[in-house]
Amino acid sequence: MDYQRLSKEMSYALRHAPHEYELELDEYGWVEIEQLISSLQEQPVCIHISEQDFHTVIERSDKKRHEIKDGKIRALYGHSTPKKIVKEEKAPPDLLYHGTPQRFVASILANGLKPKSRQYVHLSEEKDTALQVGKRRDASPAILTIDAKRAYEDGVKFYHGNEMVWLADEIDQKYISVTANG
Ligand code: HQG
Repeated sequence: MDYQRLSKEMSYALRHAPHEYELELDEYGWVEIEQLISSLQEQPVCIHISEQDFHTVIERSDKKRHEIKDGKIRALYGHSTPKKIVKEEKAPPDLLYHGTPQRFVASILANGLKPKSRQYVHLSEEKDTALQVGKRRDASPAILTIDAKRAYEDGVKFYHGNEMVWLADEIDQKYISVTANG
């Protein structure tokens, strides 16, 4: 079994295109595991999958992208479906980080961080994670530091993605500074 490939299929179905798989996410992003299995089984890579394969994907992954509970499975972050998934509000750490290509920095400092094609802005608890996120699109990305404490005190909402990923609706530029990338 190609678990990396299966992980990508799971993320595509659960974050971006549930309708393509005839899946309906509930308001928190959950679907029945059985439903996901039967829709994914139409893909060649997934013909023989079982629930155990989802557990294996989660255990082997470098990032906690998916969660299984009570016979259901969901993506923890990254959604781009039209109906916004409800996330748990939580007090953030004092500082959060966001890695982005250098070419986006001027626009972000002028307009703030926007969710773009996703439902939420994605922020990292650790600078090194932000660096890895930025490196997806720029070999030497910018690292932005978010004054999450001040934003939170001002009423900006933050939400829990997983242990490393925080979410926000958007972040005004006044809370953002450029950090030397490490
Ligand atoms: C940028 C991956 C110009 C933003 C990662 C980012 C993450 C702006 C891009 C997760 C902007 C959106 C999400 C503005 C934001 N002007 N550019 N005003 N506001 N941007 O992929 O955070 O491996 O939607 O800086 O690790 O890069 O898939 O967000 O560069 O955790 O599990 O617009 O996806 O996780 O890009 O990545 P994305 P992201 P997985």
